[in-house]
Amino acid sequence: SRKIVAATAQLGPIARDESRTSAVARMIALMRTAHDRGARLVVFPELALTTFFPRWLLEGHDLDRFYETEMPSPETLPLFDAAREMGIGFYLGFAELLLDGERERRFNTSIFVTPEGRIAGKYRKVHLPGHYNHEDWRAFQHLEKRYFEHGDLGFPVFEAMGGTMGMCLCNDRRWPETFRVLGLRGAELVMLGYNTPQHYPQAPEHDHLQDFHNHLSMQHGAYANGAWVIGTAKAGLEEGCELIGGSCIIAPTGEIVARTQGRGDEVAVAEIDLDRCRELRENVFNFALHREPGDYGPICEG
Ligand code: CDT
Repeated sequence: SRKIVAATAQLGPIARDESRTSAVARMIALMRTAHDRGARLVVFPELALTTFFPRWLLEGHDLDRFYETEMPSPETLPLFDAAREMGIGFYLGFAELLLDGERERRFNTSIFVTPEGRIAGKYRKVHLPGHYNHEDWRAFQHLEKRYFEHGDLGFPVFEAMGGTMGMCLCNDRRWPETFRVLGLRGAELVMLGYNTPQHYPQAPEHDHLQDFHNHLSMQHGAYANGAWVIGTAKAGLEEGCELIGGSCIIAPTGEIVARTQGRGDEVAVAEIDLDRCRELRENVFNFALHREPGDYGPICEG
């Protein structure tokens, strides 16, 4: 069997002026807790190094300071060093700013770093929620469409730690297509981070359903593709905006096998056996035997 003790490493709120150094120190502390509980793989949230800055209309330095121009950077290197020292592989979400010739490019990005310290996988968020312009009526903005380009890498999988791994970010988890593309590529573990406000401005009557929809999406993604899923929140009251928690590890059966209890910095750990993906992939979701792509045409029409 291919067993890995894995952890979801939930972060509580990160203040607007909190330094990378502080956020990284919190992440290293979570990693040590996970390590003490036997973990070899840790999943951090989306945009884990900073506050969720798309909630404000920003420009110039006020915006740029939330992006990473190198990875690792002097501030994030201690996380890489600590992980290598502990023999832990980790998923990290961050805002990426790169110069392509004269052109600036900005992505909502995640990477997977192996226990040896190698960046084995990179993903740039495909489903960017929210809006482009400041909207006065909102209690807070969600300007991901303004601050990030559509990810240009698709949904790649990569080999690491003895398994086939895939990644996505937050809103991607609500789309079955995300998990299905990763599933078709053989993903056995899908890692994702999220920042999800409790309040959904367009339909506040759904506020009480945010935790339900979070787990519904991830549990379905796991089950319908016979993959493990680890979803990690940035949670709690961050700069006046309440973010859901519910970080969890989900088996290929769709069952939650470990989850955080609160909305602060917290780790939940479980042993994941990648060979269990076969329970689904060789039976009800044996794609080669039962899938009927000839009838799925509209899914791929624009
Ligand atoms: N970060 C992110 O993608 N959050 C969205 C919030 C709801 S859409 C405005 C999510 O899907 O959880």
